[in-house]
Amino acid sequence: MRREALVEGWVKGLVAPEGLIAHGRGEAFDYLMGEQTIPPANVAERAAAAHLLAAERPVISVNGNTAVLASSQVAALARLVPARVEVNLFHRTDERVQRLVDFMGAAGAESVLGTRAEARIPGLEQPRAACCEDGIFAADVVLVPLEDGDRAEALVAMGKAVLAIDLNPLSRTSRRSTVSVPDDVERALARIHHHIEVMREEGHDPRGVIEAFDNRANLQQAMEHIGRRLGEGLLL
Ligand code: PTJ
Repeated sequence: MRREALVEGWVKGLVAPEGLIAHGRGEAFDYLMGEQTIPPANVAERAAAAHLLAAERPVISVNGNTAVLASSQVAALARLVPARVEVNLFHRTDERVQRLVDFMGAAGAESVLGTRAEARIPGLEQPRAACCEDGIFAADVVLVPLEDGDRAEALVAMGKAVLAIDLNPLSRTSRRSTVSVPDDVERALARIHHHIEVMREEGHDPRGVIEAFDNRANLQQAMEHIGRRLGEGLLL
């Protein structure tokens, strides 16, 4: 169903052709993890929730794959935090940005940014540098599902906390981001949502969770989890 949704999204001009290839890469890691949220992913999801709770100007970046796979989860998380939603594309065309802004609006996201991308992310070539002044450019915390490595690095270099969702724990995005969630985008957004609700209810200080999180060590745990599953014939 998810593959069909992506292909249909491509037919409708929402998903980039490269997005179909990216999905296959993600699926391969998802199989290795047992198509479930593994413990290190949950730790990262809690750390991402803490960053969003502590943020002053949080933004959720949305691309074609994220919109088609998880539009309602993005809209719900944006309302809960609250955070701005910006359609920000790696393979950017104005037509696709407009379609995705409309698509996210129909899914319940409010005041979606993306069409007027007047600011630039330093260190990147156009059109990959384009972003919104009120959105990603001014954000202190950016949640970037399925991001490219160069852009994740450029956002970190701007001093932002970059929260990546990427099923591949080995990708440059995962290794360079502040918090990397090695989980499927739909599950990850729902779990981050859940952690925010719990931390708010329990009056948890997000700063302690942020300081206790070690991204490298956590990715190492994710790789070890995959290694154990392989070693035990994927029976875990
Ligand atoms: O819509 P656009 O133009 O912004 O383009 C979006 C893609 C995804 C094509 C673009 O950002 C891209 O090329 O990304 P990469 O560099 O291929 O990285 C995508 C990463 O997301 C890969 O490491 C995949 O393993 C991972 N991934 C794929 N599907 C999922 C995923 N991670 C989480 N959940 C998924 N469902």
